[in-house]
Amino acid sequence: MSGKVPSSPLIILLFSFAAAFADPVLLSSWEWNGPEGILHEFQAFSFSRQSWEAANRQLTEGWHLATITSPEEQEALIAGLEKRAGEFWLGGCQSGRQIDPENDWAWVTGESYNYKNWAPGEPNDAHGCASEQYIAVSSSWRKSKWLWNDEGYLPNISGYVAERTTSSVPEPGQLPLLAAGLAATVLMLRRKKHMRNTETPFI
Ligand SMILES: [Ca+2]
Ligand SMILES: [Ca+2]
Repeated sequence: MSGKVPSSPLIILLFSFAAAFADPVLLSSWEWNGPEGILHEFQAFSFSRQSWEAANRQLTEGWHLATITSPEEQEALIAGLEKRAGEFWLGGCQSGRQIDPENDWAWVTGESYNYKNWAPGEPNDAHGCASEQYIAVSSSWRKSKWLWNDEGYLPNISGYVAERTTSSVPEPGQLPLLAAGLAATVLMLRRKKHMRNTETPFI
């Protein structure tokens, strides 16, 4: 069977139209237990040829495009994408129209941009000044080793990776309540013990 790509302008137009209105499709979900008791949930979606902004608009409450801030989190990302190929948006962007492709990268969550895992030669604004303002993770360099690329050319995009974090450590505001509950339990147990000790023995 031929793998020839249709070249008719009408068919190309129909394909583009269908892609523009396609909903994202969930490909896989996975979790990573990060430091400080933080659980990171990830979901990879197919959302072909769609912009970084369009991917952001698909996110539901509590989710953001994935932010990769340590080698361990990068490993968790690779593990989740292991059986896939393509290029997926992450939650990093460059503010303004940066002339230098290296400057002013930031994560959507405000987490620090100290850890980087750019592919060799990236970020590079491959299509001219300020042409690639968003971070994507790509299998192009080696399928099993997902590296980052600054991207802006939508035909390269396969989808996006979303992330949500939840803490198993109590919030500071919950601590007084927990302490009060614990104190009440201890008091009740002591009281029961005292009552047992002072009961009149059955004669
Ligand atoms: Ca993250
Ligand atoms: Ca690039």
